[in-house]
Amino acid sequence: VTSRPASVSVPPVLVKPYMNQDTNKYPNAMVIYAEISQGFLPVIGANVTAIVEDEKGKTEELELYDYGSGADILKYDGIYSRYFTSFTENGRYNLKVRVQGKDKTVRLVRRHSQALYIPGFVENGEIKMNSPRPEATEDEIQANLGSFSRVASGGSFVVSGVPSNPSDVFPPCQITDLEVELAADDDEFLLSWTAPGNDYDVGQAERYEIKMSENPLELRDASFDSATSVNTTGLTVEVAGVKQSFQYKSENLTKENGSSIYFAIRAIDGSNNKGKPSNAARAVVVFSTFYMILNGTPSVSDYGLFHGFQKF
Ligand SMILES: [Ca+2]
Ligand SMILES: [Ca+2]
Repeated sequence: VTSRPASVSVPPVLVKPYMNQDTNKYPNAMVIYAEISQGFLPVIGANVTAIVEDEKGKTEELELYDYGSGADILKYDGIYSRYFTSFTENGRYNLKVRVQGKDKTVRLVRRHSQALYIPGFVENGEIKMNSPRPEATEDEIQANLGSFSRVASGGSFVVSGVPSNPSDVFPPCQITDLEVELAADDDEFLLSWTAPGNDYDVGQAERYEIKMSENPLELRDASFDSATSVNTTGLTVEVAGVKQSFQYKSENLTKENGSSIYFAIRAIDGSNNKGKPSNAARAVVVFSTFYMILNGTPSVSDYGLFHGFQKF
């Protein structure tokens, strides 16, 4: 372990590897995480590699990412994640995580304060103002950590049910960040998302299926096949983690003022393993001369509403 703190008062970079479960039955995937922090603040931009060793000493290396796609739930929270499916043997696998920081690439970001700022209060009928909300400067929220490298042990997990000649049973992961924008001339939709992989968020899928409907429930797993297909001619598949987009021109779109059109996408790998349909992304069509972007905040309960585009 080598480390070069800026001064003796700077707390060390901590690496905490962990997994989603201790025992796994094939063909379920494992998820590997590593939380990288310094003084309770997340470290972003580090190179993080999981090293998984089976009982025979064979090792598999896997980069972990903090991009908020695939197995990684939140972007830039200092928790780096990836699916792991490279099971070679039954038995125990040991996990280690190697973290490397380089000058200018590793930053420390202050966590968003949960404290509520109160601008003023009333005392004896008079309004008293608090001092203005302190604004964090760029220098305060980012700190260069310099070069460092460390390895942390992350315990072990046990896998059973691995066949002697494993075939590809792992689908591309679900796309969770599909967004749609209505282009300026009304009948073109710009879809964008982060590419999944061949096996969850690792590798490269083979093709996509995109469906559209006025009813988002129709785009769920059970009825996805029977929903209206979007012609994906010309759409190629990027490597896992790459942000990609596709422009779709609707030929016979029945547009009524305020009508919603939903899209969903899924990826399929070269062995015909189908990923789960993505979130449903919504475009709202409202006729007028201008258009306005309505940013919706994604939430679990609000199925699929990510962006609406309104004309008024
Ligand atoms: Ca993360
Ligand atoms: Ca696969």
